[in-house]
Amino acid sequence: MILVSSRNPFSACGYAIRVLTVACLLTAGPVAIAEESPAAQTFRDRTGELGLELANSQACWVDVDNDGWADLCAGGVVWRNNAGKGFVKLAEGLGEVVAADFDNDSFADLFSFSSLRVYRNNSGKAFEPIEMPKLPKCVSVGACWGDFNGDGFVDLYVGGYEDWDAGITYPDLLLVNEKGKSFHLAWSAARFRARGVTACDFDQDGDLDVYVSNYRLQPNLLWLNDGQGKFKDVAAEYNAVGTSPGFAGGHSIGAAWCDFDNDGKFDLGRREKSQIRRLGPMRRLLPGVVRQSRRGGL
Ligand SMILES: [Ca+2]
Ligand SMILES: [Ca+2]
Ligand SMILES: [Ca+2]
Ligand SMILES: [Ca+2]
Repeated sequence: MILVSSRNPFSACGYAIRVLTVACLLTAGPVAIAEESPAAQTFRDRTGELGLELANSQACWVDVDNDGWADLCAGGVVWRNNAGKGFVKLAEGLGEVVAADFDNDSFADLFSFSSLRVYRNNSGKAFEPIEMPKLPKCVSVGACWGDFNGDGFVDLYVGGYEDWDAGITYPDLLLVNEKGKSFHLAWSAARFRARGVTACDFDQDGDLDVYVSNYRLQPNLLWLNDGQGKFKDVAAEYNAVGTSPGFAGGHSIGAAWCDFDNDGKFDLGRREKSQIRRLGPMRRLLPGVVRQSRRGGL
């Protein structure tokens, strides 16, 4: 799960790095960092010791009460960080979420892609669902925030997944923020089965673009934003489809943007789930690869 809520692409990445740093400090306990060898770094599991009860679920870090300590959203529970000494439950039953301040009141709100609901953060004390527009039926396992139309309010791109047994592909959704008061469905399309969604202004033209990692040997999408929140898929043009010879697409389960080589250009790391498939000759999908950007290309 990737949080991108800033119009400044570098601040979005910087925020992620800061959150990751805090996350390591919170969860790792004493970390032996050997100056001579990064391989000597160690981590200790302090989950129970810190009061956390975690299951296998998607999660995100965000400071929901603006006290300077990153809190944890995991398994439908918001865990408030008690100054790095432990965690207490602040809210539960929210589903799997991504966080951003949709009404610009300085408190990060939550979008649950498992329930397709936005929860308004009530001054860091509670979360209240807002009224959502009528949406097509959608099962989602990933979404991201981003101000896609540049009006100063973060919007939502929701990846649509599948019902495998019923053969259903659920639609991707674009929900546009109506000045922090509500959302409207601006676009939807059921083409592929999304597992991960992440936004970044990879071409550095001032608007956030979106990368959708699709499963089931389907091509990934790289949505180029025209600045007004209208997208064009340029994955093939930018060599970002994510596939292997003989297939239309890959088995992608997620991706992340970061400047891996410190050249000032965003790069894209994508994860593929490798497995053997009976599609003609037995083929093994390639493992995850990293493609490096040059002047906005991938
Ligand atoms: Ca906090
Ligand atoms: Ca807010
Ligand atoms: Ca917007
Ligand atoms: Ca852009």
